[in-house]
Amino acid sequence: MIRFSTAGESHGECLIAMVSGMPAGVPIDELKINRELWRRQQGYGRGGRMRIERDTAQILSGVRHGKTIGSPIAIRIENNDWKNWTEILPVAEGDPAKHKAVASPRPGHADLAGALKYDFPDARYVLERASARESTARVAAGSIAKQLLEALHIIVASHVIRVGSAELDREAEWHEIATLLEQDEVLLNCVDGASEQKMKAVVDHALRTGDSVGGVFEVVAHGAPPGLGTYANWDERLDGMLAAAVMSLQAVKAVEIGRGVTAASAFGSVVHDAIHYAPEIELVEAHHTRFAREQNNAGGIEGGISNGEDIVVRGYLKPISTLRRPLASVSFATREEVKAAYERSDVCVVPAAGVAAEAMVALTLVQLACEKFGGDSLREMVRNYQGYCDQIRKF
Ligand code: EPS
Repeated sequence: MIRFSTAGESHGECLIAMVSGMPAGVPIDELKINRELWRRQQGYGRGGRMRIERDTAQILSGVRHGKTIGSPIAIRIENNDWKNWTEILPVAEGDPAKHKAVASPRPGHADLAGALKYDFPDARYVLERASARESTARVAAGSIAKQLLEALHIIVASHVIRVGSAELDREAEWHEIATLLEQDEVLLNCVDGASEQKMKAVVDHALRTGDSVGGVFEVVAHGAPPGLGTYANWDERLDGMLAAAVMSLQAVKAVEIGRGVTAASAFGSVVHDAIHYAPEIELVEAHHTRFAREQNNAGGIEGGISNGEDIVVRGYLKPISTLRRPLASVSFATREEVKAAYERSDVCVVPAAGVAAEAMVALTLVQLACEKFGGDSLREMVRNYQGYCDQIRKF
């Protein structure tokens, strides 16, 4: 059983990712983890913190001689900013005069609810853990998952389809989305240059006006076989699991599978993806069958089970809640009305959130792939996977 968790404060010593349950024998390349970490740090609209950090993974356990060994994998990512926070956020009590309170809660952030819940006098500790910096550790864990999926020829990528009111106004092809994984300069991770410029203009407006802006990313998992997840139990449905995984990311406020949102206002005859049988079709990829579709409004999932088409998950991000032009709030200390606290912040993080969502999708697919194809080693798992692919081809 795959389990993963993270630890670490935004301005603490480091972040930690723990992944257990991975089969032995999966080739793991630290450079691939670092590439994913780099991708998460990119995007137009990022704040000053990203100039301080150059996220680098250090694997501490569970990988030896370049492969997983079936033991828990621990990964450490240092916070470069820690050197500026050693006296502000020490593990020991330290000097209270040097601590730095988050004196008034930011509307939209976890500050007030967190302070009430944990009985904190201000929101410092809330900010430290609720911060999207935590998604760094998820991306490191997700890269381990992606490296297992590679062995099954499943690739997970993302692109941005909306920033504020600026939208990608055409369908994106899989090969265009996959190409974005290779880019060395990321603006807004959009497949279309003209749409990307419109998105950039929206970020510029938010920058100029001390505001922030959200948007929509789309994650596509290509190459997944039919049969991951099940309708048999509510908590084993792939769509439900993906929705929970992606919704758990900071600032994500809605999740859509395929064309779930527009489907609600259309007729069934146009929404559902007609099925054809093509005996003459060449089966290019291992998981292909001769059942074919011309469209994929279902986003690759029917009845909570993957159906062999691309799995498509969209995440809707609210605007970042730290505003340079803050909203009204209340002082924790005096209860007087003041402006919400402002600490250096990002203005737009939709591309970064897409990369973090790739990690969550990859971890979910790995969990279900390990359940379905089992095995303590990659060799055993791939053998089971190939046997299953042969079976569905002959169906
Ligand atoms: C965040 C505030 C900013 C962001 C941070 C999320 O950090 P800082 O307060 O250090 O400037 O940069 O995101 C990251 C550090 C990251 O790696 O994504 C917040 O309060 O949520």
